[in-house]
Amino acid sequence: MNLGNKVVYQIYPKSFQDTNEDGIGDLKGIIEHLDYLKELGVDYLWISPFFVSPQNDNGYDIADYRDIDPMYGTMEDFERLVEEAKKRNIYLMMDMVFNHCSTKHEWFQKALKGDPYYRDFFIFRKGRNGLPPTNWESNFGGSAWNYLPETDEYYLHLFHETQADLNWENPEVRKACCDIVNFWIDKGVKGFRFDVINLISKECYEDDLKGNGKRFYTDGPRIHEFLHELNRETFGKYDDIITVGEMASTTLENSIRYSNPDSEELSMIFNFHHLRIDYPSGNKWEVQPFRFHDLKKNLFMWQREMEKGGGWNALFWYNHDQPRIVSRIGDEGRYRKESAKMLATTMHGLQGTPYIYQGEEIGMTNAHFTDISQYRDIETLNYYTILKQKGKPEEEIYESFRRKSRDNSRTPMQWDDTKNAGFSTGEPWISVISNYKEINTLDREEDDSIFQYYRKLIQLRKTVPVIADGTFEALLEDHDRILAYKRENDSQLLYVFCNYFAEDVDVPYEVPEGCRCIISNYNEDIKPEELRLRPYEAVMFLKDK
Ligand code: ISL
Ligand code: CA
Repeated sequence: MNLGNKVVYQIYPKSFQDTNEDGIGDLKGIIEHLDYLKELGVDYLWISPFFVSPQNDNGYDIADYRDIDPMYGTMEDFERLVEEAKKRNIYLMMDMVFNHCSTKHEWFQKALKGDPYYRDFFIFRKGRNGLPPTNWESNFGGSAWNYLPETDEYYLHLFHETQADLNWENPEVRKACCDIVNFWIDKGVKGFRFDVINLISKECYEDDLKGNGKRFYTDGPRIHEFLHELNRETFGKYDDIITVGEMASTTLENSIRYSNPDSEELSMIFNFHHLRIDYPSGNKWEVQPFRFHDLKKNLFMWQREMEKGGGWNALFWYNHDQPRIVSRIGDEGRYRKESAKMLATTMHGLQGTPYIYQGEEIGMTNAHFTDISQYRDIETLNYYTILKQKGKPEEEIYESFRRKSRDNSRTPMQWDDTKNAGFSTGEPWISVISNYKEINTLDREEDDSIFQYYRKLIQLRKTVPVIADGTFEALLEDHDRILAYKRENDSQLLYVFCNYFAEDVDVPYEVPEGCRCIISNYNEDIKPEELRLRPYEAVMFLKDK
């Protein structure tokens, strides 16, 4: 399959479209907007989990992998969604959360009751003199071990305490996960996103004297073996299924192996190194300015090295865990449209498969919440307590959340200028951003809308071969304001120039003769000679060889 001309759209179902006034998005709501997605031109819909779940982590805590949460609809709704999407040449990508399951899952419930078969599905350990088995920390703050007084032992949870880690060393766990993937393949699903999948191989349980435990389980000892087995037993038997692994804190070397077709593991991977640009220390709550050079360095390094090693990148600016990119490194005020389009240009010209997160195509911004009562995310709420205990002033905590909280990208999709942005006629589970009267999909037919710009970028990927299959070369690597690169194949050359700042800048690069502009966020009659970019201006030039 040609991964280079496919585009994926991520839906966070809770916030996409509500159809029954309960203030929560649902599967019927996705069906209602399939024509919108068709118009945009995307090929796959990655939908965040809508399985049965107590919703402590908005569905990333799954209690039944084979059924739809009633809050989102029924299996019939799901089957209709698959069918209706297919009529529009759109296919579904399911979100498989296999590092952990909800403590409400029957596996965990049976384990708690002492059933030895299911106890071996999880990681139970004795403590050490009243302390947890290791000093590992949960990704949401606090210890990664939860104490069970009934049996005087702890179970591991790398995320929330209601998300118990599965024991992948147990072949029965691996088989159970394969069965689930096959169950959804039989229902017509054509893609899978595997949640924090590089954390599943854990062999050694020791104190981490240098850190929080991550180094013991990130890209763990048997990870490639497990992914290869998953591939062989499930999606690898088909040639029309795409897969993407979410790889937390992974290395280049491992990413190449995960996504090189020869290893028969996954089609591509998400890495997050290019998003560490405003918290170099690794502490995401620290408020720091964005470092342009770090962004270029990371994006370029992954482009170059994945190409060299035969790996494949999933291209993305954010997802449901990250702030909105136009607020993070663009300009959500005066240059919102220009910067949103410029950022899109950077990503959609690169080598890989682009992912668009709902609302990105209309330039949605961060939430701008002013009170803790507006936040819903478990990570944000946990850290509110932790940071307060550490004595961090309230104002600083709020400032940090306004920039980094995962809820920034989880507010309802802004469809129109009616009540609740057209998301719901009930009370939304999380507040709609007050800017919905200006930022919504109503302007999408207009030539200069962000929506039309994304639509055009997607069309270019499908019609200009060098975008899909060209090699990558960085240009002007040391430049302080411009991000630029070149793509090349046997018959074409593509040049991309993006100004990341609000001032005009000359481009110290001689674009070869015969290049023509194929897209720009200002006007398209730009000439490549003596190029000067206006605030947040972006341009792509194409040349036939
Ligand atoms: O947002 C983060 C914490 O600051 C990330 O580290 C995030 O937790 C990480 O990328 C893993 O994310 C995935 O697994 C989590 C779930 O909460 C996220 O929504 C999901 O995308 C646990 O399942
Ligand atoms: Ca609903």
